[in-house]
Amino acid sequence: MSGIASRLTNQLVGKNFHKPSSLFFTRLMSSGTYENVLVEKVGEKKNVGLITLNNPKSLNALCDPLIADIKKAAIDLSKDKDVGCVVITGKGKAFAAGADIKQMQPMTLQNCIMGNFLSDWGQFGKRPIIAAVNGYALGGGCELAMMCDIIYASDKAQFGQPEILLGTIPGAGGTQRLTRAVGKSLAMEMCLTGDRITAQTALAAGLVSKVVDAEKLVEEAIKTAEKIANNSKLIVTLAKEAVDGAFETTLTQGCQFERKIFHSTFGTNDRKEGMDAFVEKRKANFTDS
Ligand code: DAK
Repeated sequence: MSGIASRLTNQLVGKNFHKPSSLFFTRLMSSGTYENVLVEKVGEKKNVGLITLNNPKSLNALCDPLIADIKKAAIDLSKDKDVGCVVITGKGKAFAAGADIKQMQPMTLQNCIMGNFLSDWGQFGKRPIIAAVNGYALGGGCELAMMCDIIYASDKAQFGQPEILLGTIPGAGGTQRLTRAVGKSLAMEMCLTGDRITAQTALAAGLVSKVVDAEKLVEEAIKTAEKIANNSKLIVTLAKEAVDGAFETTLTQGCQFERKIFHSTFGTNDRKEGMDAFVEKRKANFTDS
């Protein structure tokens, strides 16, 4: 990184914050917009959104204001025409240590049902999201990571669904997404014991796609996000929908859905541009969004 870029980076994010060595990044929105997350546009073309959960003292426990900020940031970024992919990570030693237990402690059954407690999770806009899990991803933190499209883990990350130790069960997809990701036996063991698994176990079980040295984690996630963001935004959205469809349908229906989406790509400028560029031996310039 150049001297100027490095100085600017220090001013923008503080010297304790991760500094991807070759990537220039700028603060996206005024700091007044979000109280609990840092939001930046990063990467060479600044086409990657980076959301950093920023309540390290409480291990990024997911209190209502933090959840609201994550949601708002993801939706704001997905409306930004330049941004083609989002990375979400945590500051400090946790990605997120779960829903805020102190907030939940006094709640009653009536509160939960009548207030539809925590019902608005998971609406994060259309852009693909990479969870860069830097440390603890527990309970709602593990569920938040699993709501994302790709999970990278630092070698220090730990994943768990410890709700059973609090006398409750996962409530934001932990029993469902974890089971689909790692299979019944490991998911059952984690949900019934509350035991945590390491990044390496998560990799072996298929929960994460890569384990990276802690100090390189965000940089690696941004590199992958840049690759995604440099592809056609429209076609990326369709590809994401097709993969997501695999969790909702039978194989036959899923393959039909995929074929229809494949056919529909032939109505786009970017399909034409991609194939023209291949034949003309040049780099594609995708414009559909
Ligand atoms: N909530 C509130 N505060 C938390 C927290 C949490 N989940 N996790 C940590 N903290 C706070 C600690 O209380 C402590 O605060 P102070 O005492 O300093 O004020 C500070 O963060 C540092 O934590 P520790 O001192 O405990 O740090 P250690 O390194 O010793 O231990 C730990 C780290 C992660 C092992 C430990 O903090 C821990 O076990 N934390 C709780 C993990 C947990 O049980 N998580 C699951 C929570 S239940 C739903 C959606 C989501 C959910 C439910 C429904 N719907 C959509 C319906 C989710 C539920 C959950 O996540």
